[in-house]
Amino acid sequence: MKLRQLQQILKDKGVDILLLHSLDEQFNANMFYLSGYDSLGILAVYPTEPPRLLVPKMEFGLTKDARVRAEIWPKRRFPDVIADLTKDAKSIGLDFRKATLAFAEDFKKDQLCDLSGDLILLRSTKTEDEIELMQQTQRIADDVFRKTVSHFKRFSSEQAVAAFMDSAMRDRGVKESFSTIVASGPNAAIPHHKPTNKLHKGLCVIDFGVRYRGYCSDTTRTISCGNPIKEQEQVYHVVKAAQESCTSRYKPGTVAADIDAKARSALGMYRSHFIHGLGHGIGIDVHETPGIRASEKTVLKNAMVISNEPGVYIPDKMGVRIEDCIVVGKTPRILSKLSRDLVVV
Ligand SMILES: [Mn+2]
Repeated sequence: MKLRQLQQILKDKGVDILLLHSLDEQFNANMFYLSGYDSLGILAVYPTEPPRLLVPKMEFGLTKDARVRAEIWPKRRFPDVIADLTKDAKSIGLDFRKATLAFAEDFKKDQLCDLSGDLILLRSTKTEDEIELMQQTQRIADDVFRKTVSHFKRFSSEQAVAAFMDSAMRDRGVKESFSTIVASGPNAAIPHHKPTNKLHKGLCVIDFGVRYRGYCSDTTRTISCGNPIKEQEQVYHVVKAAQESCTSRYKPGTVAADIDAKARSALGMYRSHFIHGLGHGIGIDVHETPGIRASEKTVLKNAMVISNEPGVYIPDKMGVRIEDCIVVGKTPRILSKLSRDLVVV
């Protein structure tokens, strides 16, 4: 997507070839980002020449949507393909977060240049096309949530809610981007709770995402099963106010840590119950850079897409989290159209 910028980085760093590969079932987000291809293969990126996508014969049919012209790799053994590609290269770029030690072993140490940080940074700001895709992804997610709420009366366990959501996603041709979280009553005090065969009265945190055409959504709503008691209502409104007050801070030039601090102070007496960072970048991966947390000095840039998800977790009692993803800009834009008013089912 930002091939020219990446090629400039290769030139600046004197890298002759960047190798990205997917040789097992593991999805390589950077390879997909640069080529639109997400199956077995190797993507070679050069400073001036067009990139090459080499795939085994059996995968060639999957390359029809790739943005890089694909070739069937000429040698039978993978190490021979790599040796061929790199035979004239003095400096070889790798993604150290993905390249295994066994893979790097084939090269001399002083030949290698880690470009993982550059790739992460490239992906942190989105192109218009990416933002449009993420908007479409969110539309599907919003739909799934609305349908789930309208069917809520018939669920008798957290697992049933999650299963319904997952199947609603499949009906729309998408999959979950992470395991759907449904946490009711005291379970909601655990941010990454795994759905159980119970559904408790009280507040219920639903945190879910879909992946559509490679891009993820991530949304959380807290609903009330039965009329909320006073404390539940109070905590809900404190979290909602904190979340909404942060939206306007997702502007270029803002330091990530400052937004996190503002969210904490907006939670007032509940701030000690906010036990995670305020947000994270999102795109092809659910969690991308930058994080919005106390230690993060990153300055936000235009067209980053970042979550805003304060929460209050009172152990053994209750929890509330409200999360939206925001496109950073002069006027920050929330991708979800779901209401943040407390829904009682
Ligand atoms: Mn999130």
